[in-house]
Amino acid sequence: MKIGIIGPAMSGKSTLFQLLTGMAPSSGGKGSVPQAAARVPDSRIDALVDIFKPKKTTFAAIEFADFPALGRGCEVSGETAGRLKTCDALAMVIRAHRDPSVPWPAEPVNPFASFESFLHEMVLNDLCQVEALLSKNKDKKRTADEQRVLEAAQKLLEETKPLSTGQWSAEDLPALKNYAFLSSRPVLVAVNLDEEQMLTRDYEKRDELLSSCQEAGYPVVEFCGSLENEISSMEKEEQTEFLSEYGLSESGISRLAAAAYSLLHLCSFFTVGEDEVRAWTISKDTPARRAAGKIHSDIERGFIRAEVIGYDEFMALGSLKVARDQGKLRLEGKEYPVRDGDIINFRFNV
Ligand SMILES: Nc1nc2c(ncn2[C@@H]2O[C@H](COP(=O)(O)OP(=O)(O)O)[C@@H](O)[C@H]2O)c(=O)[nH]1
Ligand SMILES: [Mg+2]
Repeated sequence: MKIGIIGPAMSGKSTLFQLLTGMAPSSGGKGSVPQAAARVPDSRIDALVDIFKPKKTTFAAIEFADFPALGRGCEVSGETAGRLKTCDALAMVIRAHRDPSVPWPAEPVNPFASFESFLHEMVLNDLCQVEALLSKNKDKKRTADEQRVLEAAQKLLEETKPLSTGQWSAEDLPALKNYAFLSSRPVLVAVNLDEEQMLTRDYEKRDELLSSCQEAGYPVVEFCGSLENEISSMEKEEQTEFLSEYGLSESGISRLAAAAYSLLHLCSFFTVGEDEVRAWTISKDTPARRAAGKIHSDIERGFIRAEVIGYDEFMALGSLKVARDQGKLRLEGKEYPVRDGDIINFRFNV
């Protein structure tokens, strides 16, 4: 699963990318789209590690790509277009912080106006792409599905509606995803606040921004780029204390990763033991046998059954031995829909 970081120039996209992935964003040349994996923080993994003291710990990960600011018009091409096609969702970074040393790209300068104008730009950008594609009338490679999708897309975009508002059929969706459109993808909005705004939980036109995002179906995460930097360099206990001063229980990066997970309808199951405690990412309600395939295709192929206990129930018992002795490890078959937080041991035979 991959999330593209988009947004107006100087909003904090590369800063966020760096915070999420720990990678310096400025490797490539102009127009390059660096990408890297970000760990998905999970306090349940921390608790399991305290119990099993494994040699190795592996958190879930989501891939992020740091896009350059996209201008109005048709210039989504080359590496940008290629990367956009592989993105399952977008994180739109909107600036609220008032640091005078960082220039705003253009007037007007508040987060609400910035959001509205970027949303509009997304739609215009897509419309431009659709028109360019449709004007290539003799494109013999286009399938009937693609032609129908492009025409429907043009109609929506001309009404300045994002493509995500369309009624797309199961045949439409793969064609739609294969174009480098912006407005067809799920979006979460990451608002970059300064420290004072973070304390007061207020900034110019906040209510307008939140209700506009709600209308569009976009979840919102407020974070503070400069604070996250400090937080990431702290020990765990120090972090907790620091965050509580801002009335928070989790860092912005944690909240963002969680929001991205839920935007993509993902969840985690765990494998545990002395060797490794590990989170595995699956779509919600993935059947047990297919979930096993995440670990290894042999386990999927030779699947016999899954021994399962939910995270909360496990924590109440405290050890696998107690769980087993009390008959609390459920035996589930291949169709069992795996739930978020399930601790699983797969039995298999190859
Ligand atoms: N004061 C302050 N500056 C920030 C914050 N986030 C980013 N910046 C600065 O804003 C400028 C643009 O950030 P960048 O991440 O490169 O923006 P991008 O163009 O969207 O990739 C850089 O100089 C950053 O150091 C923040 O939360 N507070
Ligand atoms: Mg950048």
